[in-house]
Amino acid sequence: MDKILKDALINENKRQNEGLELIASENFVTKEIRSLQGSIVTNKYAEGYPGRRYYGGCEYIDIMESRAIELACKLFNAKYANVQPHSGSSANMIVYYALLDTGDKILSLSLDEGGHLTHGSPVSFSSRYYDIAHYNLGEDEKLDYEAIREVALKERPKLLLAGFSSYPYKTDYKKFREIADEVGAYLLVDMAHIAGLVAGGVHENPVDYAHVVTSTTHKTLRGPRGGLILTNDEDIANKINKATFPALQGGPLEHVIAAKAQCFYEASQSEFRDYAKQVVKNTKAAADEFAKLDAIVSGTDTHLFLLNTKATYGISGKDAEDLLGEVNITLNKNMLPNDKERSSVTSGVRIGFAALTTRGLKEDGAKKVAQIIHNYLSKTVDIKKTKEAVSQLTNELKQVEQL
Ligand code: DSN
Repeated sequence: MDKILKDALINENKRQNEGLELIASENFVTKEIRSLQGSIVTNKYAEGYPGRRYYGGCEYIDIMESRAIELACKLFNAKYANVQPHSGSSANMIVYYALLDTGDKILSLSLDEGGHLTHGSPVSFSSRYYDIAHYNLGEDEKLDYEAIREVALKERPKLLLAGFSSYPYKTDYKKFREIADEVGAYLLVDMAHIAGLVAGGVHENPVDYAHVVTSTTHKTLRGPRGGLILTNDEDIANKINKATFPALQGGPLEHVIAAKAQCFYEASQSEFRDYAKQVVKNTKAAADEFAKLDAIVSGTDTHLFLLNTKATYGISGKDAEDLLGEVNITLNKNMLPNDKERSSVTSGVRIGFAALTTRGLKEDGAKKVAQIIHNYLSKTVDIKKTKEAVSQLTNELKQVEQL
């Protein structure tokens, strides 16, 4: 192996083991997932779908992709799954392409308030090709369904979008579907962040309500990096398959699809349900601990919460991210609802507990994480002692290569 790459790989493994990983969209996969994703399956071209490929020699690839589809459908109680999207962004693009014409209206939550780039951000393809309208969070920073209904009645979108990147509370999909039906819109739920909580039975399944559900497989779901689209509607499923290939993608990443199948298999085991429950318990324990320490934090019933670093410690989210990076705590700056700062600065950070839960963290450890961050950012404990505390905690966790 190229020496530069080898050294970087060794150092990245060390970084993952020696740090507290709090990025809400990250996780640690099993060695089975890693070995499928890093396998010889990457050698194969397989444009098309199982049983109807544009290349020969796809008999084993078909078994893997069919298994991924079967397991995804079973896990999320869906009739149809497309496991080929290369990412969550691609999955959303595919759904728009399948169901909308350019210029059609999408109604979503803005990125600033917890949405996603592909939900209509000015810097995303989505705002160039579609007419974007946004609903807002209520004063309590939660979804206000009556206000969403009013905006939907005014804007008459063709597609209503629920599903968020930094919204810390549960979503009422039934209410979203009622609004979509009232205005004659498709309901798309992007469950990328909470897919593992849905699979683990701690959050409601949006597939029961939405026309289409998109997801990534690598966040709380703890699979390889990639996308997924689910639906119960045969006509929509056909449109999505055509939009995926040949419209928007070429050869599927079958090595990743094989690893997705293993991810769906793992997520259907009882240990995964325990993990999903523990993720929510850990996140709540840490958020409650911050509140006890008088920090300004959101509540949570997911895998993440928002910490207002500006109001609590007088520093931007960017400065908090940089400072915590110095003591091996990794998280990301994040806009808060009604944030006055730019997205490259922000007034706060997003904190998630899926990855550390995978490493075996329990509520006591989650509280300790909150104390370490609070003490460091409020300058009551210095850098040396903070690093020692982080090191002590990470030594007690499972090592990343052994997961
Ligand atoms: N970038 C992802 C996140 O961190 O939430 C969403 O795609």
